[in-house]
Amino acid sequence: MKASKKEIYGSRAAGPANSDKWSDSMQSVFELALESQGPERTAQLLEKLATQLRSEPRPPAGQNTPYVNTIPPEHQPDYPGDRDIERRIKSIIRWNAMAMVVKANSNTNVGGHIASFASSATLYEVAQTHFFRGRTEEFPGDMVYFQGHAAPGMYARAYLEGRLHEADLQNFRQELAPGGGLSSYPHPYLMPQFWQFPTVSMGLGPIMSLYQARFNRYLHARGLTQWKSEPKVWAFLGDGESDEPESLGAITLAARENLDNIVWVVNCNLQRLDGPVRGNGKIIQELEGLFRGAGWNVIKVIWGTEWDDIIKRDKSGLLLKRMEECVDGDYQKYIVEPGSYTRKHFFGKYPQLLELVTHLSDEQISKLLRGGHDVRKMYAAYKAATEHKGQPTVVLAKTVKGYGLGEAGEGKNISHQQKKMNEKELREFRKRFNIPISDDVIADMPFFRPAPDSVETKYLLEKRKALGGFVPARIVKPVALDVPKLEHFGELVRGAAREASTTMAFGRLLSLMLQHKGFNRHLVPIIPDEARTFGLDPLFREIGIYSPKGQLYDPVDSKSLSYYHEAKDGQILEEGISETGAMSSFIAAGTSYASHGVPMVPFYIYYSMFGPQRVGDLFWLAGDIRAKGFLLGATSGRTTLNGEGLQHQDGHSLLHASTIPTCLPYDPAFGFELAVIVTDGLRRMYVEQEDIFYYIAVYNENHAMPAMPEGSSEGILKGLYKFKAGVEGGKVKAHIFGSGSIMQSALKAQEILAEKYGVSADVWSATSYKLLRTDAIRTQRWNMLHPTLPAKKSYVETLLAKEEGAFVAVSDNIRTVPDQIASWVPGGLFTLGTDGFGRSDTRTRLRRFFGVDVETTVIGTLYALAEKKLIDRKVVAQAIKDLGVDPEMVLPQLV
Ligand SMILES: Cc1ncc(C[n+]2csc(CCOP(=O)(O)OP(=O)(O)O)c2C)c(N)n1
Ligand SMILES: [Mg+2]
Repeated sequence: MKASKKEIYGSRAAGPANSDKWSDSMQSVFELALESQGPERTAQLLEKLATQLRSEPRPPAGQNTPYVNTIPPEHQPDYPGDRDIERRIKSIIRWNAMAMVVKANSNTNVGGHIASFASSATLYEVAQTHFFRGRTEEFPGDMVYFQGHAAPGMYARAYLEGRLHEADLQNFRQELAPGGGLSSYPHPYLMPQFWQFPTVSMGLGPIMSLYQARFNRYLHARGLTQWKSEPKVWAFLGDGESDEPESLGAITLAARENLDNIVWVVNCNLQRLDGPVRGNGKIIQELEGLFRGAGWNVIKVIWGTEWDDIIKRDKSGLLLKRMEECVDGDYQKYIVEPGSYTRKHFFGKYPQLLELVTHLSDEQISKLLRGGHDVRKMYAAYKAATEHKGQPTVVLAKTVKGYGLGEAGEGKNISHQQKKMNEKELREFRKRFNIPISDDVIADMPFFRPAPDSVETKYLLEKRKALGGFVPARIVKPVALDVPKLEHFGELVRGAAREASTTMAFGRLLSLMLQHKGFNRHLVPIIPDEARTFGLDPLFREIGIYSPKGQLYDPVDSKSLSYYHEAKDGQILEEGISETGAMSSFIAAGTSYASHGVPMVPFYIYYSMFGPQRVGDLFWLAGDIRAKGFLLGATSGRTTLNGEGLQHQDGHSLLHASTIPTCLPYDPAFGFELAVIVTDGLRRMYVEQEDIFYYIAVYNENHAMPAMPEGSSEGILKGLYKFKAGVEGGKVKAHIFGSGSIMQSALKAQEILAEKYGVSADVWSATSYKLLRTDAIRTQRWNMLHPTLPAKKSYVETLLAKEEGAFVAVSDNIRTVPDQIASWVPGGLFTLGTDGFGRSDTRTRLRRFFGVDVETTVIGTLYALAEKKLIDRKVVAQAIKDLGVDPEMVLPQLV
């Protein structure tokens, strides 16, 4: 018979008076269960009870465990290293990392950070000595995302490893000094043999690491990589960094896909730039709750070894209570105040607690370590993390910001910004870490490197050798792919009988690439829940959507031709509604040539409005990390995507994309242009090994898809070519540059100008204003610096040198896009564009509203001619009347 609740719980009225008895008996049942059933089973039992409790009116609070180390001392493994040597190595690294920053700032203002690495030195050193596995022939290497502001520590270690030299350290943050210098933060673009992953824009490292771990699984599931053991992805992040939505926004992905190939280490030094991260709370507990709720394995490392005994001796439970009731603001204070303060305010709050520390002097109390500074605790955490199965792991390590800086900034609110130290502070630092540097030279802050045959150097090198090699290291062995040539896309080159959009042309292009044997395996189509919008849903069935679980259900549309097909070896990355995630996948795939030695070709297609505008920082990072691949900004154009209105209509992504140094932005008007651009991109990136990527605007308006004009490929690639010459024998000459779907306005305007106004207008296809501009500014700079030599001419100047008349540009983008080349167009460029917020309406009305329709293009061309006195102004006025354009039409509101 089932016992009633009352029988089980007794009367609730029993209340607090009985609570100790209750607590004691529950404790003994718990201990009994632990002893007889073991921790796993006991946890299951407790979870079951907690589930029952949740149905009660007041459920248990949160997902937290007590504010102590997750791994109890009795489960702690022996430390496998020589702690003395390791401490000496770490101290020297600390010194060099600090000296590098202080030295650079003694005669420049280049900045740098000391406090971040000072707090995380142990987190890195334990991993460097015992965990990070380097790249070998059979193993791609663990992939480590180092916290950006801790970069000096990584350089300081590489110096001891003999990978960097004194001159490098000397030029920290002075990359343009003769001989070069070290980049401020992890930038593969600037140090391509050293750094793998850029991290310094807070939040991007964490989210990319998740998608990297997932991409590793994807690659393996598709049989594209064979490794002996799986690489681990390690991400080191700051506790303040966890404020960024990108940091925590995708953590459920890792749990959902059982990514036990990832370890996150959050350096909980309790401070960010300005002050405490959670002065009134506890960041470690907050993060624990979040990560546990998301399904992660959480390992807290809060207290160092000296605390073990103190905690053990507390039978009252008051110590734990005290630890839990203190907020991070208090914990920060215990660092800056003397030990007497901690004795009085922390232990002294409950007089019984004072007894626990009577054997310790104030000095000793002040030196009680936090877990993140204790190699034994960190080793235990990393060991458990790397051995844990079925879940991702996060290690929450409590540390002290600016550890060891003393008066110069240990635990202080200013410590993040600290980059200078006076001689007294330097001496203190030297003493604390026992650095063999003499008084007479200390003011010069010399770097210190133990001799190659010293115990320290040998130990450090042996450890790294045993782990496979140095980390970080970016090693690229070029592998050329057998990429399709233009002939492969014959149907696009020949043109189509039926009208189509460039998005449809892209769909065909992708299908044709998927038929190209050998190469096709390297394609990675990425879509954030928009495949149907772009007509790409037939791919679901053809190549499958990647899912580590396969498909555990019979999809509702299983009988249809393009059913929603998930598969363990699926090729599509269907990211759901996360452009940040999709960009992270793009980056993981686009850098696979470096991180795995397996070149992959991502095609990420999405609503263009949610590209650089939404996740521009990741676009920027794609350049830094040397990603390759194609970004397809679909439903592009302020008026081409007509009904969706203000938040969807994109007329400026091409400008955003133009700001990224390694990005080639293209705005093709026809399928054959797309084919030429993609084919050349494949060649440049995957045969010639250029570290570049492409942004291509594609539109959803159907129109004629003509055949490729003879000899146009050079112009398509360089950014401008004459697509259709104007009629012979016109009275005056004009030139219209069209792009994307708005090329149609240009072509129709050409007809009207010839028929009604006697203007012979050549129509040019402007495929990339940025590329034209880059070529022009490069030429201009050369001319400026070689003033006495014959001037060179840019491509656009050469191309247009012999052309006469007026030049007009029209596109579905803001005017600044074509204006990029205005200075190099003979006689200037008159630009029509779609500046201003979008509206929902028909294309016809929108194009009139912004002034990029056929009629306005005709008027614009006539006006440009009149401005040059090539026609009478009355002709323009007449055209305005003839074409029914309201002369009082106002520019969409701009400020
Ligand atoms: C996206 C972004 N916003 C702001 C900054 C400026 N910034 C650099 S470090 C820092 C504080 C970092 O604190 P935390 O993550 O706790 O790292 P710690 O140095 O304490 O280890 C801030 C705000 C940045 N680098 N990136
Ligand atoms: Mg911090």
